[in-house]
Amino acid sequence: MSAFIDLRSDTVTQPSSAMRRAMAEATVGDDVYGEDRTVNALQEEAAELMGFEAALFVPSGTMGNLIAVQLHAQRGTEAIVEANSHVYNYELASMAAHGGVLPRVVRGERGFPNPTEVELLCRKKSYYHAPVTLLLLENTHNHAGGAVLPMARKEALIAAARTHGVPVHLDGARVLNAAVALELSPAEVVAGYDSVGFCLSKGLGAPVGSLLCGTSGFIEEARVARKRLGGGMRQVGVLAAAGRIALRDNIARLSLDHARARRLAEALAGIPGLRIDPAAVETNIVIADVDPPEAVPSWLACLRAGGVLAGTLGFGRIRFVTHLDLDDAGIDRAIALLRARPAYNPVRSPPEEVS
Ligand code: TLP
Repeated sequence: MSAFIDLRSDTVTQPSSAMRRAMAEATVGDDVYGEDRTVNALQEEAAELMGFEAALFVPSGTMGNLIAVQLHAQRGTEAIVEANSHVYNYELASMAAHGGVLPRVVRGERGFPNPTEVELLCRKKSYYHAPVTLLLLENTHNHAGGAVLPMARKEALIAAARTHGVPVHLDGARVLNAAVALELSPAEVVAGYDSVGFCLSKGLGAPVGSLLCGTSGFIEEARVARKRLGGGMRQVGVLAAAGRIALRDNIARLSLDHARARRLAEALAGIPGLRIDPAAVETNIVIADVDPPEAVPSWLACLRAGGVLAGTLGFGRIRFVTHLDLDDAGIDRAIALLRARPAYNPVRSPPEEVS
């Protein structure tokens, strides 16, 4: 375990002892033959949780999104993505590189596209326009500070696409955070999408893996697409076992992460040189704007010197993510370091690294 209080991401957690025990004791088989009982159980549990017919265990959220693009969208067509979405900014242009799909970028409000704009883009049809064959949404929205997609907006967006026969995929890497924040069941939050991916390796604390959910036919095809991408795994029940513990133990407790994130945001709001609206922090991601933006490395260095790690997400922004390996004392320490930070000296600060 890192000696640092690590607020860079919720991906940094260590598997719990219950997870490690389950991994050691897992019944496994060759999952390419469909014979790993632990994987099969995880997939069934995930499908049931999300209210879908079937689910597929994939190595990463990135692979889940790519498979969804490959199955829903045809080469030489467009997929609507939000300007600050993960799929557009942090997945190495995979939809273009592997799917032959052009991202049609729209700017959202707190990460969520305008349904009227989506409807217009889906409607447009002429021989010189590549048609839109997919709408991709993200909930919670990472770059928008863990923003939760309001249910009415979700319904309007799905309806806008559906009217023109365009399927909708949800990058739900942190959709369980959204469900906890909305106090709704995960199935209610994801009802209506054609497919949904969610991650076990973020707030839920598992070491590896995501689930892609859809109809039985879609998941059958997804299994083939995963194999084509080199993602067919063998005795992967050792990982699925940790995922089952994550689903069993770590959903309801996400509200603790949200409360800690809100407390951190409230403290940041009172610190000169940082700008944040704590009321906008709905889940476990806290993003502060730094003034001046060039001072980000000096804020990060000051935290690091006191044993706290935070990250950046774009120019002039610091990101803190709460998770299950943190406690209140860790948050207090981060707050104390930020409050005590010496005045910014532009001459001595190194250039910013953007991650
Ligand atoms: N997000 C990571 C980084 O890549 C930024 C993080 O630390 O937040 N969708 C969303 C909304 C994500 O935030 C991420 C990872 C993914 C997809 C990709 O998941 P993985 O890392 O499993 O491929």
